[in-house]
Amino acid sequence: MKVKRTASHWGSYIASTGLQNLFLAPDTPDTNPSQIGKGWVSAMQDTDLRIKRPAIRKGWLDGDQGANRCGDEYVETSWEEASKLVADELQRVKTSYGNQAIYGGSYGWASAGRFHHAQSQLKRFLNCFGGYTSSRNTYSHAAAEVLLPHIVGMSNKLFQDNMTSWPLIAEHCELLLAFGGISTNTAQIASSGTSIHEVGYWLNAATARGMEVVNISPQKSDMSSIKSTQWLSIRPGTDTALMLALAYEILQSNAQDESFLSRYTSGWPQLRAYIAGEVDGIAKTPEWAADICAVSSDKIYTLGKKFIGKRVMIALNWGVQRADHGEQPIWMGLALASMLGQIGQPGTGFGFGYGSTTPVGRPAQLIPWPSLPQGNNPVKDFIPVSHITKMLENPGGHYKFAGRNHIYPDIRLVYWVGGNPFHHQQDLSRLERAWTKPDTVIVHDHSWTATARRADIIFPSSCALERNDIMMNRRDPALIYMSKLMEPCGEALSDHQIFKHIARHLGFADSFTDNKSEKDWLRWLWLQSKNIADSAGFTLPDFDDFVATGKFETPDAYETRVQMRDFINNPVGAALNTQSGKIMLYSEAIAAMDLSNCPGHPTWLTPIEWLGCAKPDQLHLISGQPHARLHSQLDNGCEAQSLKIKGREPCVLHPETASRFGIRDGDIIKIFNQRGACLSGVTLTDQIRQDCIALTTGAWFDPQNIDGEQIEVHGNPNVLTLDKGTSDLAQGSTAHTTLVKIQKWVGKLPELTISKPPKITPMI
Ligand SMILES: Nc1nc2c(c(=O)[nH]1)N[C@H]1C(S)=C(S)[C@@H](COP(=O)(O)OP(=O)(O)OC[C@H]3O[C@@H](n4cnc5c(=O)[nH]c(N)nc54)[C@H](O)[C@@H]3O)O[C@H]1N2
Ligand SMILES: Nc1nc2c(c(=O)[nH]1)N[C@H]1C(S)=C(S)[C@@H](COP(=O)(O)OP(=O)(O)OC[C@H]3O[C@@H](n4cnc5c(=O)[nH]c(N)nc54)[C@H](O)[C@@H]3O)O[C@H]1N2
Ligand SMILES: [Mo]
Repeated sequence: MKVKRTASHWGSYIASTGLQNLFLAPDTPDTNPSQIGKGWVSAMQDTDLRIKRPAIRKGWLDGDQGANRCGDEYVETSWEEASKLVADELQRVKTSYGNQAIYGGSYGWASAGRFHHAQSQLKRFLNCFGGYTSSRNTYSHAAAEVLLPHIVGMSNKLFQDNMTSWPLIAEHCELLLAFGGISTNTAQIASSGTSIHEVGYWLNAATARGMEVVNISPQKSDMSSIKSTQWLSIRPGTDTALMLALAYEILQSNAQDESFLSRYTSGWPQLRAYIAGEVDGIAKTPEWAADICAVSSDKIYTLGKKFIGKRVMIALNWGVQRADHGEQPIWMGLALASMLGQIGQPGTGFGFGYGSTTPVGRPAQLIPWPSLPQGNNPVKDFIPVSHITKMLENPGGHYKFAGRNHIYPDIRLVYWVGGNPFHHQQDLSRLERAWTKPDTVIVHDHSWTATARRADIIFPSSCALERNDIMMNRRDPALIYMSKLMEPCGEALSDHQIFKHIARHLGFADSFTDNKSEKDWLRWLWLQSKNIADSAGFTLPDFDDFVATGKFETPDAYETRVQMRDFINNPVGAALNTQSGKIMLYSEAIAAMDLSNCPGHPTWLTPIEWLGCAKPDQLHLISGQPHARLHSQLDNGCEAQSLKIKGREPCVLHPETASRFGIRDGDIIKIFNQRGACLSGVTLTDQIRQDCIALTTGAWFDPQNIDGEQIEVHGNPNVLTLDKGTSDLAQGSTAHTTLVKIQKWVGKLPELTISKPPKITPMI
C-alpha cells in the first residue's frame, strides 16, 4: 500500500484512513512527537467552524464603512461574485489612492508547505497588482532583528543559522545559564515544518555528562525536561540588571578576559565604566540588582562564583526580548559572554533561541531549498510588524524605527491571508477600534477565527490536509511530500486558486500563475530543488518517485557549527560586518541616534510596567506559547479543548497567591487591568513565582458585553497586554510586559460565542 505523509510546523506524519477517520501517526524517527499534532485532524474536521463558502459582511453590503466590522452577520455568495467584488474593490482603492493604500503585511504562520505558503501567495498576487504596504520583522524576535546587525554584524537569521550546535554543548559546556529557560514546549515547533524533535534529548545528554544548568526565569517549568536544573526565580523584565551584577562580580574578581575583550570587542571601556558606576554614580552591584530582580544578593554572589574557571554558555530564549527594552538583555548577555572570553569555542559563548523552536542549534547541514517567487514590490512604505494598530489609528503620524523617522501610510484596504491579528496583536480592544477605519478588509482562512469574523469579505481556504504540497525546510534533514488526505470542506479552495480567480478579473491571471497549474508548480519547485541538491553534492529522486515514497532524507546531513568561529580564528581576515569589525559592546551608531530608550551600550532601563512599581494586588502576566496549539491554530481541536477549564483557557497561579485572593484550583477568575479583562480557569503549581500569573496565548478571542462591562470570556491574554514598541530602535512587540489584577468570578459563566459560527445567511 502506498504510504501517504503530511507535515506541519509541529511535525511530520504518516496518514492512515480507517473506516471513517483519518489518523495521523508521527513519522519515524521522531521519538518525541508534538502534543499539538493530536488535535490537528479534529480541528480541521470541525465542520461547524470551517468556512464553507465565500461570504460578505452584512454591514459592508449596507455601506456602514466599517463601523460594525467586529461582530457582524454574513451573507454567503458565489466564488464568481465574491472574486469580482474583491477585484473591483482592489481596483477602486488603487485608482483612488495608489497601491500603498493596500496593507498586505499580513503576518502569520499559516501552514508549513512551500507552495501553499499563504504569505508568499498573497505577496506574489499583490506584486502582480503593483505592490502594497508591507511589514518588517516578526513578533518572535524583532528586537534581535534590528540590534544584532549593529553589534555582531549579522542578521538575526544568519545568527540563528550559525548558533553553536547542540552536540558541542552536550560535549563541552560545563555551566548553562538559561535566561527564560529552554523549554521542550516551545521546541515542539519549527517554522516551515520539522521531521524530528531533539531539544529534550540534547539537554539530557548534556546533563548526563555533568553539565550544570541554571534556569533563570519566573517559571520553573521553563526547564522541566531535565530534573537536575537549579531554578533562579527572577522578576520578569529584569534580566539585564542581573547580568550587570554578574558582570560587576566578574570585574571585582578581576576574572574578565581582557585579552579577548581587546582583541574581539570594541566599547569595553564605556561598558566597564557603566558597570562600575562611573557614568551614573551607581555601581551595578549584586545588592543593587537584588532589589530590582527580587533575587537575594547572596544568590547573585553564588551564581557569579560558579563562572570562575568553567566553560559557560549564556543562553537567552526569544521571550526575554519580547518585552519593554527587549534589546538590552540580548546585548548584555552577549557582553557577559564576551567578558568570559569563550565565544567562538565549542559549546560555550552566547546563545539565543535554544528551545524557542526545535531547529535552533540543530546539527544539520543548511540547504537553501527554493520557495515560491514573490516578484518585486514597488511600494516602499512599510511598518514594523507590531505597529498595525498604530498605523490604522494614525495615518500620516510620525515614528522612529532603526534610526530613521517614518510616516504611517493611509491604509484603505487590508488584505490578510494566513495570519490571525486578533490572536497575535497586543491590546486587542485597541485593535478592534482601529480595525473599523479601513474601507475594506479581506481575509482568507479555513476557519471562523476572530479575524475571519472581522472581515468584510471572507474566502474559505483549504487547509494543509486538503492539498498536495512539499515541506522543505532549510534546517531539516528531510523533505516531505504532503499528500492530500481529505476533500476540501464545502467550497474551500487553495489560496492560490482564490488569487487566480481574482487575478482573472483584473487581467493578470497568466502572470500570477506563470501559466502553471498547482501540480506544475510542485514539479517546478522540485526541479529547482534538484539543482540545489546537485550543488550540495547529492541527487534527488524524480518527482514521481518522491511523491510515491513521500520522503527524502538528506544524506550526510550531520554538520556542527560554532557561532563566530571564523572571526575568533581570524579577527582581521574574517572581521565582523560591524562598524569596528568586532563585537560592539558600545555602538557609536546607536549612540548617535540619541534614543533615551536604547542608549549606546547595554543599560538597565526601568520597564513601563513591572513589579518594581506594582501595587500589592497586582501580578505580572506572562503570556507565552501554548502547549497544545500553535498560537491560535487548532484551538478548537480536541487536544487544546481537553486542557480548558469549563471551556476557558487555563492560567497558572502559585497556591499561595491563589489563597491570598481566595481562589481555588479549577475556579474561574477574571484577569483585568486598565486595558481589558478576560476570564480564565485556574491551575495551581509551585513552579511559578508568587507575584506572577501565566496565561498562554491563542484562545480564540471572544469579547462580550457582560452587564455593561466588556469582558473577553475565553481567556485571551491579548486583551490585557500592552501595545508598545521595545524601543525606538527595534519597535518589537512587548507582550511579556504587563501587570494585571485578578479576582474570583462569581457571576454566571457566559456562554462562548466563538465556538459557534457567526450568523450566516445562506446562498439561495
Ligand atoms: N500575548 C502574546 N501574544 C503573542 C505572542 C506572545 O508570546 N504573547 N507571540 C507572538 C508571536 S511570537 C507570534 S509568531 C504570533 C503568531 O501569530 P499568528 O501567526 O497570526 O498566529 P496563528 O494562530 O498561527 O495564525 C495563523 C492563521 O492562519 C490560518 N491558516 C492556516 N493555514 C492556512 C492556509 O493555508 N491558508 C490561509 N489563508 N490561512 C491559513 C489559521 O487558521 C490561523 O488563523 O503571535 C504573537 N502574539
Ligand atoms: N507549543 C508551542 N510552541 C511554540 C509556539 C506555539 O504557539 N506553541 N510558537 C512558536 C513561536 S512563533 C515562537 S516565536 C517561539 C517563542 O518562544 P519563546 O519566546 O522562547 O517562548 P515564550 O513562551 O514567549 O517564553 C518562554 C518563557 O520565557 C519566560 N519569560 C517571560 N518573560 C521573561 C523575562 O522577563 N525574563 C525571563 N528570564 N524569562 C521570561 C516565561 O516564563 C515563558 O514561559 O515559540 C515557538 N514554539
Ligand atoms: Mo513567533
